[in-house]
Amino acid sequence: MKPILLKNDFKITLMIILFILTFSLVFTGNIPSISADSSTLIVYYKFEGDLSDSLGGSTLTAFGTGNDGFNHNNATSGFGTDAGIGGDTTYWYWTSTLARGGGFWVDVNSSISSNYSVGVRFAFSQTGPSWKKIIDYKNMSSDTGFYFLSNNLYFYNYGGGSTPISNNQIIDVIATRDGASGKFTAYIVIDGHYYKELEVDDPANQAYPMVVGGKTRFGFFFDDIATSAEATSGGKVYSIKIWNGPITEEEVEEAMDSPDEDGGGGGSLAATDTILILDEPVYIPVRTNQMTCWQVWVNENNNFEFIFRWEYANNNWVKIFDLAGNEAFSIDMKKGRARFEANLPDGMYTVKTFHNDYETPIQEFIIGKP
Ligand SMILES: [Ca+2]
Repeated sequence: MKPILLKNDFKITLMIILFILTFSLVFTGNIPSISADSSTLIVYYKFEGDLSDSLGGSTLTAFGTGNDGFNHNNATSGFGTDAGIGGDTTYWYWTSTLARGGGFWVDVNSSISSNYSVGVRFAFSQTGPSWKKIIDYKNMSSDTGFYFLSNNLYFYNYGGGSTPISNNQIIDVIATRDGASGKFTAYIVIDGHYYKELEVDDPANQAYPMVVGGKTRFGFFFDDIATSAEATSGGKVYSIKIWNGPITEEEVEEAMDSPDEDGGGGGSLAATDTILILDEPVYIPVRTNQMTCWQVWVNENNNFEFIFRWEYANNNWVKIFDLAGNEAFSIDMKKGRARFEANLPDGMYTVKTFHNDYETPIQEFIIGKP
C-alpha cells in the first residue's frame, strides 16, 4: 500500500534523484522526427504459441520459475486459447508465487521514450483492492507506472479513472505520449468502447519509459522494487502493441483488435501498410527523410552537443531559444558537417530546425541542463 502523495523525506529525495535521472535521459536520448499524424506500429505480440514480436521490433524477456532475487517469478506459464475479445483468442498466462509478481519486460529496438503509444489487451486475476502493477516504466527502480487500484486504472503518481474493472475481465489499456506537447493520455477499451481515464502534462517525465542500452523498456505485470508487494498473482495477456508516436482518440477503440478482423488493426496504423515488398532491389531517387536531429547531449565541457542526419546541400538552420522566446544560438550547418556544440548557460531551451523558411520548423523540441 502507498499513499497517493509523497509519504516521507526519503521518498522526496528519491523523486528528486529520479527527476534528475529522467532529465538526463532527455539529454542523451534519440530525438524522434516530428511527424505526429503518421505513427507506425513497430511492435506486435500476438502470443500465438510463442513470445516473439511478429514485427521483429523488440525482444521480450520473461521471469523464470525461480526467484529473480527481487521476489519476481512465473511459477506457471504457458499458452492457451479462449473466446477472447476483438478477434484475439490466443493468450499467454502466468501465475506467480512471489510478492512482486511475474510477467516480462519488452525492449523496443530503439529509443522512443518521449513519443510513443503502447497498448495491452489482458486480464488480471486481481484488479484490487490494493495496488496491482500493470506497466512498469523505470526498469523496476521507481513506483511510477500503471496499476489497478480498487478495480480502477491508475497511473501513479498522476491519477486514475473511475471505470470499474473486475477480476479476470479482458480489457485494453492504451497509453499515448505526445513528445511535441508532452501530453500523456490513457484509455481503457471495454466491449469496443473507449473511456479516457487520464490526460495530463508530463513535465517530470513520469511517463517516459527508461532507456536501457539504447532501447526503450516497458515492464509488464510485475511490481517495482520501490515497493514490496504490488502485483497480481496471475493473469492472461492476449496482445501487446507499440507505435512509434501518438495515436488519436478515434484510433483507440480498434487499436488492439487483430488486423485480420474486419475494421481491426487500428485502421492505417498497421505496419504492413508501410512495408514495400519487392521482388528486386529498386533505386529510389528521392529524399525519404527531412534533416533530423539524431542525438543531443551535454558534453564534458558542459555544452550541448548535437548530431544531425540527412542534412541538405545548404540551409541547414538550427536555432535555439530561451524560454522567454529570445534567440540564444543560431547556426547554418554545412553539408557533411551536421554536428556542432552550443555553449549556453544552464537552463531549459527550445530547439527549432528550418530549411525552406523560418516559419515552419522541421523539428521542435526542448533541451535542458540543471
Ligand atoms: Ca510499486
